[in-house]
Amino acid sequence: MSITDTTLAEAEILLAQPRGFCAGVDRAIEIVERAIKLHGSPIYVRHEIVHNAYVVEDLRKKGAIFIEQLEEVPAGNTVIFSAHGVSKAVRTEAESRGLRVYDATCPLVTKVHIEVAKMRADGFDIVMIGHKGHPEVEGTMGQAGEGMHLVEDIEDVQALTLPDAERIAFVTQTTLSVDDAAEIIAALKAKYPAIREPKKQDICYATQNRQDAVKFMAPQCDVVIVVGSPNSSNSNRLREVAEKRGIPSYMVDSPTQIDPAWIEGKRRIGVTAGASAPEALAQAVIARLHELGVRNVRALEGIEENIAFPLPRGLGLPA
Ligand code: 0CN
Ligand code: SF4
Repeated sequence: MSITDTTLAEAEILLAQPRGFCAGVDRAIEIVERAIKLHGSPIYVRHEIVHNAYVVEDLRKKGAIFIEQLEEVPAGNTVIFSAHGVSKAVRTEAESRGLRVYDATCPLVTKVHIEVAKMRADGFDIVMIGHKGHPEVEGTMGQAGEGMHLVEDIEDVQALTLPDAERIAFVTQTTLSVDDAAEIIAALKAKYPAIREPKKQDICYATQNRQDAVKFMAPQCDVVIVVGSPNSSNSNRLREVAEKRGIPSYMVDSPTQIDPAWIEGKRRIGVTAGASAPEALAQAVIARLHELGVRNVRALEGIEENIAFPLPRGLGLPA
């Protein structure tokens, strides 16, 4: 046995709590599975139902077809909107084409859509804090025809010009870095003291809890592995949280992506998973770390989540 093997045998895996699926992701996947059972395949899904390659591939095998544009859905078919939500224009297009729609938009994203609609009706211009090009941002920005302004960072806040500083409000993407968002919000408030803020922050409970769990775990680790797909905003933020604390951290879509060099000589290996990453993948990562010689696993203390969202009308009966 080499010196490295001895070290790895003494090393341990720390598991973040909570990690993995949130209530919105659970619900979105359930909607696709139930729609396939009810109507048969294929069922069209606009955009990846959640940003996870494993989930998408699994549903593809079960009969889902993933598309980006509604025009790819043949007439008379069923389409499901992804957990990230859609603009009003997409909703109208689906209606005007007579498609059967199931909406898997997370209720916590819908909550932001409703805020936007109300504040626009009250004549407020709205600043959205979010990542350009992300489907949730496109959906939320698309809740109003005009009066929406996207900012990604403090420089964007500085460059903002708004018609009436007394009638503005802000909303955010649900999966931002809590700390980065706080800095951007502070800059907005400094520039526009009268800006109206959401009653309860738009960053969702799952994003907040998973970031808090990494903040607790990372200082106890020599390296952190986040299970998540590259296009998953919330998963990327988890990796950054660990990295910002000076801990080398990597995001993997599958255990095969783990480079044994990452854990060489490390005593404590933190593992977490984004809100769209299945527990099966986290377990596969643990199994791979075992194969590489790490013997011990310790689940950390953390918040227990007991949130579940109801299914849309028509899909709520027992499958
Ligand atoms: O990874 P996700 O599908 O989405 P983002 O983190 O990229 O927004 O996780 C589910 C979150 C939602 C909505
Ligand atoms: Fe909903 Fe948050 Fe999960 Fe997104 S990460 S689906 S907003 S609970």
